[in-house]
Amino acid sequence: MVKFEQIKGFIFDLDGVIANTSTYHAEAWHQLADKLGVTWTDDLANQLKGVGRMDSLNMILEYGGKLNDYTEDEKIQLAAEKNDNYLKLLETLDKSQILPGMEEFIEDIADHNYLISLASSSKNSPRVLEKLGLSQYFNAKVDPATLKHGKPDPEIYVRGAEVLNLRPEECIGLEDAIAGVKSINGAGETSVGIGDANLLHEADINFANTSEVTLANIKDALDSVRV
Ligand code: B16
Ligand code: MG
Repeated sequence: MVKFEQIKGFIFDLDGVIANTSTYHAEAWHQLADKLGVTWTDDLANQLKGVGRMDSLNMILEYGGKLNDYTEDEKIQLAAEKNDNYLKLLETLDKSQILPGMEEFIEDIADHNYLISLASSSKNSPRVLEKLGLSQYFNAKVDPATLKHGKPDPEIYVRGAEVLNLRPEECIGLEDAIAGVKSINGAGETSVGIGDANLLHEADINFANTSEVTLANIKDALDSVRV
């Protein structure tokens, strides 16, 4: 485990870490699953967290035993339909959807001169960050459209460190999703899992919710692991 003093940057997931938009993604997929006749479950919702748009659609179709029922063109249409559902839900998005303590945490790390990047799978993430009034804190954002592989592949978190000109071991990644924690770990960074610790048991550090995410708590967690 790295020492807290080695850390120079933080790489953020967006949906479910900075904003509660993961519930909007889930609702938008749920609407589509209902239309396709695929039963929506909590298990499916957890598997989809952090996973990109087309991969999510394929997982839903596979879950419902319908993977071979649609052509590629039809799937592109279905994914666009989910995005339309999501964009409608985003219309009312504002600062009140920032998860508890996250604006304060981001301000605090910026004040302490840590570098900050975004590693969201969402093509809508620049728009969401703007609406939340948080875009100016980010030194760099990974464009998910430029990636070959989605989470859980490490690529997005590898890039999250590269865009800050930092080495992986100098970075902490923050995630609410199983796929995201795997991606951080695969990139050789320190992973913070936010949410159910049983689900996110592969994370180096676990916090039950975003209000626990502070520099002091991260330092304590890293120091205690070393003892
Ligand atoms: P879009 P994150 C992920 O964002 C969401 O968790 C996931 O539910 C969504 O399917 C994915 O982005 C793609 O989003 O359809 O807007 O491109 O958690 O990586 O910030
Ligand atoms: Mg997420």
